[in-house]
Amino acid sequence: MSRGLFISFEGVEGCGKSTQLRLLEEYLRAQGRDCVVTREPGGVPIAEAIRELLLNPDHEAMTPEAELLLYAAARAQHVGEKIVPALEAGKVVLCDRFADSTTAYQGGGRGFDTARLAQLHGWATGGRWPDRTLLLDLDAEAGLERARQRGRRDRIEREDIAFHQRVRQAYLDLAVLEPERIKVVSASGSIEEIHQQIRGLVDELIQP
Ligand code: Z5A
Repeated sequence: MSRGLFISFEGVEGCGKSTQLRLLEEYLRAQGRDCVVTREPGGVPIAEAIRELLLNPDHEAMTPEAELLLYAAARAQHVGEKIVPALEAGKVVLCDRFADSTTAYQGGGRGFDTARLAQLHGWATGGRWPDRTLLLDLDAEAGLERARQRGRRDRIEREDIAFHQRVRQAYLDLAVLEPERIKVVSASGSIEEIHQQIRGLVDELIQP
């Protein structure tokens, strides 16, 4: 069993994951904790190259099966090359999205069967799941609006609103199934309010 702490951030686009991850990193570093900040798809060069393939808006021809397997391939590389070594070295790993994104987007969004996804997760994660997952819950329309204001739209963001609503629901369903690991935080408050809630949920883990 690794000694570090693995925390992931999840939610629909524009929910504020990246903003909150950076604030949590600052909080933990101020306590002298050694943090590794990473993201999916990506985090290591091979997985970042796969990210380019996945998010390129020109790749409209990508089949759902190819998409699913590319996310899994990127994760397998990321887990093996970066996440597990960091955890074994006792570090705190803060990850922007992880395997729950596949369950929400490829499962809820695209309709892949949950049992099939569970098998794939076993391969891609090697059984290493986050100790805590912070699910920033936001209305899909509001999240897309925030993302639109930022100006870029990748291949997944171009899906219709019904897709993004299914993604949100799939996340909420996951949180019901795994209440100890996945904590739902409303993402409609101010950045500071959300940060305070997240601090509380992480303090529970590190100062029990
Ligand atoms: N994907 C998948 O399908 N399957 C998988 O297995 C994985 C991923 C791993 C890339 O993810 C895409 O890949 C993603 C899912 C899919 N789909 N899309 N598109 P990504 O994480 O790189 O992209 P993203 O989800 O679109 O993240 P994002 O756009 O970077 O959003 P965010 O990190 O959640 O939000 P943010 O950058 O922190 O904030 C967005 C804006 O809102 C920004 O201007 C902030 O200043 C603002 N903001 C943040 N918090 C607030 C609050 N509280 N109030 C008001 N405004 C706020």
